[in-house]
Amino acid sequence: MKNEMKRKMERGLPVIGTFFELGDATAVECIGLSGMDFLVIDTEHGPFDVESAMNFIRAAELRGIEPLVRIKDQTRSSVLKMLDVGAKGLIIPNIETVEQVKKLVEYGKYYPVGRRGFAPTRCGGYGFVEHAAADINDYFEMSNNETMIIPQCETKECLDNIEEIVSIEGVDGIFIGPYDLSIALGIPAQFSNPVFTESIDRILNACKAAGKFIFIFSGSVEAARGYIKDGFNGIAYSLDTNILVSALRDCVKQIKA
Ligand code: 3PY
Ligand code: MG
Repeated sequence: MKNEMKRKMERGLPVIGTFFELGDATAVECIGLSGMDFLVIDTEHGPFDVESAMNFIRAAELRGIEPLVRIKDQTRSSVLKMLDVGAKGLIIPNIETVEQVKKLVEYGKYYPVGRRGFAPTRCGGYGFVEHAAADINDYFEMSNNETMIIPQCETKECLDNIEEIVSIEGVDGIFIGPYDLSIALGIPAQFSNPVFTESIDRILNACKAAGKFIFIFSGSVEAARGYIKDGFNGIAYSLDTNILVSALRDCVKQIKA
């Protein structure tokens, strides 16, 4: 149940992960052996759903890397099931309104923060591990503390509402989707455009003022370094598929050189 990634961020250290698209438990293990802190099992753009995510989460636990899930939509069942199978955090795409985020907190945090439905599921050792067998209120408190609700800021509406969204109790942090945000701003993939960089600054400042974590996707090592320097808590660097192809291409190039 302990969330090592969260502990690290609380100590002021940045965390690094990647988007998991390869879709095999062996691939999860390999990412776990890389030194990365987390992976994001992507059920928004990836083809997976709850049962396969559960097995990827098991593999992540085996190799000591924190499993986050990007859920496919904002429904109660998507929130509930991914937390029940053991996700340590949910990244929720395409957020627009304060009301949507309040609903997500209601679905994803136990009483008294929200109204997450309870059942003795995998995340609590089916009711048999020590922390789950203890007083239910202690279990709720621990679970609310260790599992993170992280809305994505990637629409104009979310950007417009960001100060209010970060102030909602139960929101642990914000994940910036730079591609969709830049598209929403009418400047697709123009990550140096001042309209984009000013938006990033606004989200960063809102998170810092509210004491919430801030994450971003980065396809470039150099940009990732810059974000960490600016105060970002976490970077989702690239996608495992992209990293694999790039590494293999590099091997081929070097052998042929
Ligand atoms: C985006 O860039 O839109 C993302 O969601 C990153 O994963
Ligand atoms: Mg996106």
